[in-house]
Amino acid sequence: MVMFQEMSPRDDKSESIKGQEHNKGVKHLCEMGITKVPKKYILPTLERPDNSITTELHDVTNLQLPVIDFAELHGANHEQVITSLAHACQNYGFFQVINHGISSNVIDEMIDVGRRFFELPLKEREKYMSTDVHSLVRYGTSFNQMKDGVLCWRDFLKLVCTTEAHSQWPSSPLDFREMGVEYARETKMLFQSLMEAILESLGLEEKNTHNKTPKTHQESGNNKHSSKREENYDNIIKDIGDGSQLMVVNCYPPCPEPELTFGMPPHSDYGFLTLLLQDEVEGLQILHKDHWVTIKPRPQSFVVNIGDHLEILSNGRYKSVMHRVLANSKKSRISVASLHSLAFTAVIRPWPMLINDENPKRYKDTDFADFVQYITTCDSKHKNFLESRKLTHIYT
Ligand SMILES: O=C(O)CCC(=O)C(=O)O
Repeated sequence: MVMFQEMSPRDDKSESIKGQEHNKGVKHLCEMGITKVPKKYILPTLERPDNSITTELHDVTNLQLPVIDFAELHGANHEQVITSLAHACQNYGFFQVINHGISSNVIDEMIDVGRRFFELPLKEREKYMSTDVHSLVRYGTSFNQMKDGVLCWRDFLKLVCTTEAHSQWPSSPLDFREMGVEYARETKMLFQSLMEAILESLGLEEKNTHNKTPKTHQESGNNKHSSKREENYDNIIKDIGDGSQLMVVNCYPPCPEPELTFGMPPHSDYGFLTLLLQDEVEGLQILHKDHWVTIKPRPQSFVVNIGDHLEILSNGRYKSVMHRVLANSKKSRISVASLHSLAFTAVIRPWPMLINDENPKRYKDTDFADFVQYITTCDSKHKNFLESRKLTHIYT
């Protein structure tokens, strides 16, 4: 049964907010001067941040994410860093990267220009408003505003990162494109280096370069394409370089009643890796050992998480972990997520070398079309595309 909190009359502007106003985003609602969360954002009691999953208090609030020192990856401690990376991907699905080589200027300016975009008047921001998931630029609100039963307290600007898309990125603030393009270029290079290290940590590099004949493996599930191209290490490195990148600038304005809603509900990420930059305001939580744990912002570092595609590629060895964002009543928060995968037309499937009798194929082959189909038809509470790709007979 869905339970809504009994409320005293919500006696301010929030009562008179109409659908069109929600669609303009939460920044706009704040600018209208609301002092209570409109009904459309109020979660059923059991799904609110304080009530979900964690019932006992447990000392996980101080959890430190594994830290990967990127400079060390290319130094004498290479082997050790690869081992730490494997441990992080297997046990946390998340890690932090420091000494990554992206300058503090590029980082600070990306956060700054993202913030300035959301400070523009609505008439400027709404030029980019679209509900078409194929748009090269898309300003929107909530998680999936057309489908979400309950909206969440986030506005976003999604940017497809290709040369042809750049000319459609916002021309205001004046430095937005220049900063965004530079940031996208540098995060793409960091992603590629991290993926090389991750493939090495899975033991794929040498084996596949020299042994192009895969071991026998169980073919099961929805094997819609039979190309052997991705079985070759050199090819996957090239495909990763030619892959897709989507940048999402998130804005979480102060929320008058943060205990009633989320900045972003629990979800896992599409793609191989997400490189997340957060400003100094807390909000991100990850699900670790059945508890929601806050990831404290660490200046000049990236929070990196495994996405659904890497869990599939690794045939379940590495974990795409659920995460969420809490709203807060005091400070506006900005984050920039850079999501990377293969090309939108590519098929993602478990790497054949990681399939054997002890670890049979665990996921169906999948592609971007499956994902679009999922997000446009599904109002899943936990936004978990990966669940829909599991070959369930493995677990029965
Ligand atoms: O804003 C954050 O900290 C997380 C954003 C996120 O989870 C996403 O963009 O998928």
